[in-house]
Amino acid sequence: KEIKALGVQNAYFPMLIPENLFHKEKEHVEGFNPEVAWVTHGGDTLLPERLAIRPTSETIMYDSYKKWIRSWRDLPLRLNQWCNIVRWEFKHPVPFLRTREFLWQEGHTVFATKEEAETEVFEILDLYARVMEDLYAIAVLKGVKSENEKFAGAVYTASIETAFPNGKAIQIATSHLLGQNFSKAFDISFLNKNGEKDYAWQNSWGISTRSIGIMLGIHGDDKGIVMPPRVAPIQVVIVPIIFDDSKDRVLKKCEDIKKELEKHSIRAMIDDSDYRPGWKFNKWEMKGVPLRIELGPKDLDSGKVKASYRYNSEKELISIEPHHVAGHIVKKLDEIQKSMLDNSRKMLHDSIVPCNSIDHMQKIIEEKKIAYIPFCNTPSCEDAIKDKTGAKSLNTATGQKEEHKCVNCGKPAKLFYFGKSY
Ligand code: 86X
Repeated sequence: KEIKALGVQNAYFPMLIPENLFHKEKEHVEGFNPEVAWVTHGGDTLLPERLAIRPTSETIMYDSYKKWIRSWRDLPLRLNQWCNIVRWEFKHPVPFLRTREFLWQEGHTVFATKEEAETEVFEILDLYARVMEDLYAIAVLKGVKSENEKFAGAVYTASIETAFPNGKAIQIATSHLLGQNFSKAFDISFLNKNGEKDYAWQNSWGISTRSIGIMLGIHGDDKGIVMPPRVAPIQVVIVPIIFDDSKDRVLKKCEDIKKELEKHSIRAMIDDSDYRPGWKFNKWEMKGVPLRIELGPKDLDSGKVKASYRYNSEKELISIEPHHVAGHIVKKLDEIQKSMLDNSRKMLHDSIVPCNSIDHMQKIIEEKKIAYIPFCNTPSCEDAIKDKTGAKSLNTATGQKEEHKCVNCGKPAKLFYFGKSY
């Protein structure tokens, strides 16, 4: 919704990309070569040209962009595609976090000026941060990546990152200022208002199903998934406690409560399957349903129902009138959403330790924390720091002055987050 509100249109490009398109911008593709999966045959027939299964869609999209863009009137061009991606990873696969096939959206935009492009880079980054914080209840570090860690095809790469309870850092999403790197390689040029030829300014940005894995890893516990209410497919499960002689009355009350919840746009279900209540409790806990209501004949008599909260295992009795139950739950789901984000903020904040020397940093990284260090952003320094500590940079918050001294070389530096990562 927010991407569309920025004026970006959805589009779809082919999944199979002819090899020749990969040779137009060799620099960035080079390092990725081992990750490309190729289609070589149709049945038993060798193809005249190999087709890559898209590892990202710059090449196929920009091949069209160069034909579509002629004049300043054709700009900006802002497209987004939701698709699957294949990358032949060699590190061990981790469900959601590193898989050979994943789903993402990739935005690819073209502007007449650098300023417009640069504004968009950070608008998109803010949207990604909001997806994580407002929907998944996960705190993030927002910033710009180091020279070493940026996308090779970009002028710079902005990112959001976070850390797991085990101290491992992970990149969630990126937003790149591509500058004129691709427009020069793919000849995406236009006649400006003065009738002169200019190369266009481009961005690309993406967030993937990895974000789901991060939500599972950060909020989950030994009992299974813990869903933040705003992304939970089922927000409330009602478990009736069924005996033959009170079944109808109990189910009727459950229905009344469910209807009232739905009036408040709450996604509720009644689990009236034939399993025992205890089995159902475990099942829905494993699946991470934020809130459970149990309702049996005794509750009809006492006028109270028991509500259980998945994220902190707390329970409470609430008055049984459906409108009261619904009103209470609306507030409660909101509270859960906020508390889960607060917990994530606290965890992330507690895991970050400012360091002013390599020795201190070494110790902090060994303790599975994120080090916040002055770093000069030269590739050789990052290599040296990585050698000594095993950690790489995550990103650096924008708006800093170079008012520190690099922990490795002593030259002017900004503060960067460093950590061991997935
Ligand atoms: C970099 C850059 C960019 C659009 C994003 O980060 C967001 C959405 N694309 C992706 N990248 C590659 O360009 C790449 C290329 C090849 Cl050929 C490959 F095999 C793997 C890649 N991985 C990442």
